[in-house]
Amino acid sequence: MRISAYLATWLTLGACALGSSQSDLPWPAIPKPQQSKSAPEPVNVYPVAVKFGISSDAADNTNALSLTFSKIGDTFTLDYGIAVAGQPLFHVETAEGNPQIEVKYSEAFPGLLNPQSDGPFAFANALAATFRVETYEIKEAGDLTGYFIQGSQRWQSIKMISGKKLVIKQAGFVSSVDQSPLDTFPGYFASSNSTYTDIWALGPRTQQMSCYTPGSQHSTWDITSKGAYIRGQKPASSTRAINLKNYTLSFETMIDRGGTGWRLDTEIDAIQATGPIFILTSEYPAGSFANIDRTLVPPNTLVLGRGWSLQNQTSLPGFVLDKFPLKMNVTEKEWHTILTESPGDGTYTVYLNDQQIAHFNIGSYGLGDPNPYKPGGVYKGFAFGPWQDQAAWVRNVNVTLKTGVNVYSNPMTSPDVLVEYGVHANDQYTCSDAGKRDRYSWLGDRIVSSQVVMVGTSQGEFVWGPANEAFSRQIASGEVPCNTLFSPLDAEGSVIRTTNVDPLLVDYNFDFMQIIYDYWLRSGNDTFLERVWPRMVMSTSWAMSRALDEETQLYGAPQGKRGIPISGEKGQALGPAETVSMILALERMAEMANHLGDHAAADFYKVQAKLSRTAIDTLLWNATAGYYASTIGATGYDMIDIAQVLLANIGSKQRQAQFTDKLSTLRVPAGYINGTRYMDTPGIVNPYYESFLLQGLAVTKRTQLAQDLLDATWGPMVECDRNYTGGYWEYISTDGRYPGLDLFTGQTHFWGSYPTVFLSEYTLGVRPTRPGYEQFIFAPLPGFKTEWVHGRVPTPAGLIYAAWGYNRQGKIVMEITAPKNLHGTIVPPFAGQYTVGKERGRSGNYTFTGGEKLILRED
Ligand SMILES: *[C@@H]1O[C@H](CO)[C@@H](O)[C@H](O)[C@H]1NC(C)=O
Ligand SMILES: *[C@@H]1O[C@H](CO)[C@@H](O)[C@H](O)[C@H]1NC(C)=O
Ligand SMILES: *[C@@H]1O[C@H](CO)[C@@H](O)[C@H](O)[C@H]1NC(C)=O
Ligand SMILES: *[C@@H]1O[C@H](CO)[C@@H](O)[C@H](O)[C@H]1NC(C)=O
Ligand SMILES: *[C@@H]1O[C@H](CO)[C@@H](O)[C@H](O)[C@H]1NC(C)=O
Ligand SMILES: *[C@@H]1O[C@H](CO)[C@@H](O)[C@H](O)[C@H]1NC(C)=O
Ligand SMILES: *[C@@H]1O[C@H](CO)[C@@H](O)[C@H](O)[C@H]1NC(C)=O
Ligand SMILES: *[C@@H]1O[C@H](CO)[C@@H](O)[C@H](O)[C@H]1NC(C)=O
Ligand SMILES: *[C@@H]1O[C@H](CO)[C@@H](O)[C@H](O)[C@H]1NC(C)=O
Ligand SMILES: CC(=O)N[C@H]1CO[C@H](CO)[C@@H](O)[C@@H]1O
Repeated sequence: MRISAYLATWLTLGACALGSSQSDLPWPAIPKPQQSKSAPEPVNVYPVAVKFGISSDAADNTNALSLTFSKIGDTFTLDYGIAVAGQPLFHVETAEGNPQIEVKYSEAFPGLLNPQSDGPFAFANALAATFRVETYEIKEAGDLTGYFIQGSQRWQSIKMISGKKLVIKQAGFVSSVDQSPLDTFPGYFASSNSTYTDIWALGPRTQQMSCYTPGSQHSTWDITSKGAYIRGQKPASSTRAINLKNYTLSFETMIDRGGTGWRLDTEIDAIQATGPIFILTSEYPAGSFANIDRTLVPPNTLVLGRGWSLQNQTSLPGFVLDKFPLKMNVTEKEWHTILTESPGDGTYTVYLNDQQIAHFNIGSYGLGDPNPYKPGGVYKGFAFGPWQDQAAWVRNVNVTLKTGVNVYSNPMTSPDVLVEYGVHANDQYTCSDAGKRDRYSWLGDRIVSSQVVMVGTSQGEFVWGPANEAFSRQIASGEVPCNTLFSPLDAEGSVIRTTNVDPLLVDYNFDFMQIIYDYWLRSGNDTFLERVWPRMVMSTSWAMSRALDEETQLYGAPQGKRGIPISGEKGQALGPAETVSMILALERMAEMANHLGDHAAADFYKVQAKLSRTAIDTLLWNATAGYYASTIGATGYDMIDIAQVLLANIGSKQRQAQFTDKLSTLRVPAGYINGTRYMDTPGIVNPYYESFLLQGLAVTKRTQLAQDLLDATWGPMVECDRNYTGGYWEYISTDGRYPGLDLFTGQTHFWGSYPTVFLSEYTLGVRPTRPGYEQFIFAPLPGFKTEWVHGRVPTPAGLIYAAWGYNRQGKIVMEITAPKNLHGTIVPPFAGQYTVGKERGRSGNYTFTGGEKLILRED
């Protein structure tokens, strides 16, 4: 495989950029960060290999990156070497006979073999392409740029589907993410074992792929004087006319290409999508895209669907319920009026230009009914969005009750439509779960990755920014939404959309308090803490009122206010994992309250945390079997419970040891599988849970288990094969051979990224003990197997440079240089005596103040 300059820099920064060797020390000199070349204009990214046909075979790639299509069906595979993101870009040299191309994007190579590639991603309208297959018509030579951002892909295919001849000199992307090379970041880590160097580097790259600066994720709708111009995408909802019964939605639409689409009575930003999907197709005039799926969306037809889209995608079911062929031709480039009546009993009647074209009861199909066990989604409304490769204008939208009262009227020509429908460019720093999908800002999923941000790029704006974004949607109850759109929202949109995710993932509000604590500990940013403190108190109070089961003092989520269980059985008290999330949030709230001088509040948080600690230890411990049960009276245990018990130091050391022994029963080649309570697809390893476990093993100094887990779960992600993306994966198969959740798997996914922190804070061993590293320790995990590690750890006062390794005599040597005024404690990872400078025969901890380099040698 050829390696591009960018990729080469990216890959070699760790182990290969070794700098000068130092004769008396086991490790090469620790490099300084490189000056970052500021690149204000968008950066273009190009493939590292191009191959005729669909092939992941990197061999035989001697020709240039130019693509010559001489007949219909000619196809090229483009390999970018690592996952990239942005608007597709084609430098067209020759275009004869109006060529059309079908372009596919996929993180995993097998996506290219699929008609719908690795999509569609219809979970959220997420300021990116919903569909992973796009069609372009190329009228002339010159540069052509796609409209939508494609959120993450390593692989691309381009197939000519009509036309005579096409030469694309180069295809690529106008990057929508930061492309700064790794060596420009303050954080750094390398090891004699390049596997660890490479694993660490997954962190900053995953951040680049999933964290976005304001304005970088552009709007997916265009507002024009003719109305909203909407290309094929997940329909976006208004929150202005909700939960109506017995009403008519009317609007005018002009199809630019292929068709137009809308939904009614569908859950807004929820984890269900049960209202009807309507796609009205055009007559497909001459010149229409040659690859239209005329079975799925025949011409002159109203296609009725339900669920997330008209296609299935792993855990997002889609249904085609019916197709209503029209007796008339649906013309393009002409205005049509569409009325949809919804009396509220499940029947719908659709009129096109005053003629009835469909009448049905959605329940009669028996597919895609609302799931009463899925929480949230009480607010329903209407939405607009055509199908793949279609585009249409929408204007003069009205909602009128049967009584004649008009409750919504919008010409759709004002720019504030974008905020109303949640499709405005992001105006805050935001972080997605992953580059390609679930492009929502998920609150608790950042509990691990926020630490990675601080340890790697030290770009605190990607922690306080998304935190501000989350707080800007906090509602009067105190709830901070467990997930939210990247688009700015007005107050009305915030109230509806935030309420609509209640009571889903209440524990994410607790995790959010930990995220802020973890940020504060590493940044010492008191200004931020003081500003958000009142909101943190509100959020904690809301989560406590929702989650604490007073009878047991466990996280119990007695039941949602609407009688919906949050998870598990109705009213059932849950087990250690969520309770620990609550305990840690309360204890960290207590620490921050004390720092801010609110000692009374601190006491309340502490006492509550203590009650819940005791509850886990007394109510859940099964003494005969030696484990903490998943719930009261339950038999069986969960990996995540083991992780959380270790992480929060619950119970005695002896109980922890017995519980940890259970891990062996959950072992698979790629790590540990979940226990019985979680909704994970069986037979999948979840790096998010493994992250908690890795941290739990680290804080309790279980080095061997920690290192084994690191190797098992994350080692496969740095194998340089066709599944490599340069980013962390969302899931991994139990055998560690491939991304675990089929083509759906996010492969630049930030939630399970703990190894970057683990390697800096426990392998290298530098971590703060007081906010802003004012006090910190240099405490490598004893017994970690490597010859040497070295790295840089960013602090508000500057960089800490640290290294340790074995000399020729097999003795440990440690080096540290810290900024002035920082107080460090070296905790040697060995028991015997050591020498620092002229001080010989010392043992135990060694405290020092920063300012000069210290070398500690085991005697
Ligand atoms: C590097 O670490 C990996 C994972 O533990 C291990 O498989 C490999 O043998 C190590 N390489 C060396 C040279 O120690
Ligand atoms: C999606 O899967 C469900 C369940 O397997 C099935 O009922 C439905 O027909 C599928 N939808 C499509 C569009 O194939
Ligand atoms: C629809 O268009 C076709 C030509 O594309 C024409 O033959 C037919 O008469 C039209 N039908 C109606 C109902 O206008
Ligand atoms: C809808 O409203 C009309 C007029 O007020 C009424 O006659 C009809 O029963 C209502 N339909 C339903 C399903 O409530
Ligand atoms: C609907 O609303 C638009 C703009 O808000 C208005 O101009 C138009 O007259 C209304 N049309 C109908 C048919 O109700
Ligand atoms: C502290 O956080 C605020 C955001 O609330 C940010 O503007 C500021 O730059 C941060 N300060 C430091 C020193 O990071
Ligand atoms: C303890 O665990 C064992 C084995 O899983 C189970 O049979 C027993 O019922 C449990 N005891 C209690 C009190 O739950
Ligand atoms: C990559 O992932 C695929 C599944 O998507 C799997 O079949 C294959 O074994 C993995 N490894 C390689 C080297 O392709
Ligand atoms: C050394 O420091 C560590 C971390 O702060 C602490 O846990 C340990 O008790 C200290 N050891 C001694 C002997 O003071
Ligand atoms: C080891 C174990 O308990 N695995 C479970 C993981 O979760 C799935 C789905 O709930 C169960 O089927 C497995 O048994």
